[in-house]
Amino acid sequence: MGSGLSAAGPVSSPFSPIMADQKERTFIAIKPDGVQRGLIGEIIKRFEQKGFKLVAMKMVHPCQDLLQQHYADLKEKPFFPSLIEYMSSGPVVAMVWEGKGAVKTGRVMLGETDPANSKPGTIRGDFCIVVDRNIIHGSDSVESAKKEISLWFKDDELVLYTPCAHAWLY
Ligand code: DAT
Ligand code: MG
Repeated sequence: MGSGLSAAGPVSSPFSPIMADQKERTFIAIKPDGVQRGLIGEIIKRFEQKGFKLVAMKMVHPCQDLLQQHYADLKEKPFFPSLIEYMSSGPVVAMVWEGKGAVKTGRVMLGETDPANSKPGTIRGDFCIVVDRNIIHGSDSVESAKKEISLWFKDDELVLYTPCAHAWLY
């Protein structure tokens, strides 16, 4: 009790602190320019390679109403109208990735908001140049991830990973 461990290894109860830690989720969206430039596979590859689990994914052409809610905290910014126009200019790939530290590590993988400040090796550092075409969105906190996931996805669009009786062998 309490340690989250048993003689057989980690306790697999969904309420175990160890499990809860590994279930952190972040909302990642490949923006219209990322989609148009053919970067979907590259971006998904990075999150998969890192070890995060893909919990939900869909391609969607977002309406302005959805985007205004998504970026509500930026509505006073001078660039808000052009941000909404850009984000609604074509389909985006909306995803939920899960794993320990998914929000913070996801942001590190993205790089800085302005690609000019993003290090090589990050997604924005490797694939874009200007802040208003920075190809990818990632939640900035666990709390905003929860809001964004519920804005973009219905509960039944999120996959529940249950222990699998048969491991896949290749
Ligand atoms: P982030 O996407 O890194 O979380 P943010 O939430 O501050 O950054 O801004 C949302 C998006 O708005 C950002 O990805 C690109 C755009 N943006 C931010 N600052 C901008 C600026 N100074 N000029 C134009 N677009 C900007
Ligand atoms: Mg943000």
